Amino acid sequence: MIEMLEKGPRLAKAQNAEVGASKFCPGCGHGMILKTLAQTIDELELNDKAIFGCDIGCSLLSWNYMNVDTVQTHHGRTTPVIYGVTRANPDLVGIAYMGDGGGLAIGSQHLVNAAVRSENLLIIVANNTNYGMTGGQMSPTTMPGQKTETTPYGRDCDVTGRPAKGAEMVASIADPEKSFVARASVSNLRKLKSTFKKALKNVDMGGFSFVEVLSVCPLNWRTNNIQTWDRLKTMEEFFEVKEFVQREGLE
Ligand SMILES: Cc1ncc(C[n+]2csc(CCOP(=O)(O)OP(=O)(O)O)c2C)c(N)n1
Ligand code: SF4
Repeated sequence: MIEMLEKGPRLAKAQNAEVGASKFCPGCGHGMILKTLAQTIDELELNDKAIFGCDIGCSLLSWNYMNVDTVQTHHGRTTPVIYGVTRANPDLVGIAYMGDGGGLAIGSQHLVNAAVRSENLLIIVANNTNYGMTGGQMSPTTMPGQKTETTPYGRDCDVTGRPAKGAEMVASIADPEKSFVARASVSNLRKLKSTFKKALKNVDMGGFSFVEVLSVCPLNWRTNNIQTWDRLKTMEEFFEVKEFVQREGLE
């Protein structure tokens, strides 16, 4: 046991062993998503081809998390920055990582343009139903009735509109012959890994991939462990977890 503690946790090669403990709050979903992504990069042996972009929001705390070339940009611009890189270097496998605010609010036009043009990258949106980094305000995906800093009585859809369903929106505009579009959840990391595998293989084949991951933000939700996982279950009832678009030949 002591030997294990001295050795520290087993990290994927695609994780940066130099940085010590991650900067995410205890129990945050970002760490689970990124660790799974790093394991997938290892398993597909994409370590020398992957380029990782993180956005503003808590996703930016991953700027030194991955042991692959990384760039950080602001407000959903991670998407055009990464497909700019892959347009210039088609052999690279581009990954743009962001929150639901970055992906579906301020960066939504980039998401739409990337999807309709089948840009060659994987976009990952970590959906924790709030603006995490800035203190838990309502985001496009805040659920009906959900209390946030800016909806203290619960989200009223008559006033704010309905929550954005990113995966369904992207699926409706993506080219089925070139795309992979799915929603996964941190409640099942094995399934998340197989989803990331298909998404990254599709990018390596020159296609466009989008994966929305239902995530948790215990800090701003003000939830203990049990409440956090109960809330995630409620999210899974509202946001369907499935593969929406899968190009032929992708396994
Ligand atoms: C134009 C502008 N609006 C708002 C902000 C503040 N801001 C920075 S990060 C952020 C929230 C990001 O939330 P999300 O993308 O959902 O990611 P999370 O932190 O939840 O992972 C906001 C509102 C800003 N910096 N500039
Ligand atoms: S505020 Fe929420 S999303 Fe941000 S690191 Fe903490 S738990 Fe994670």
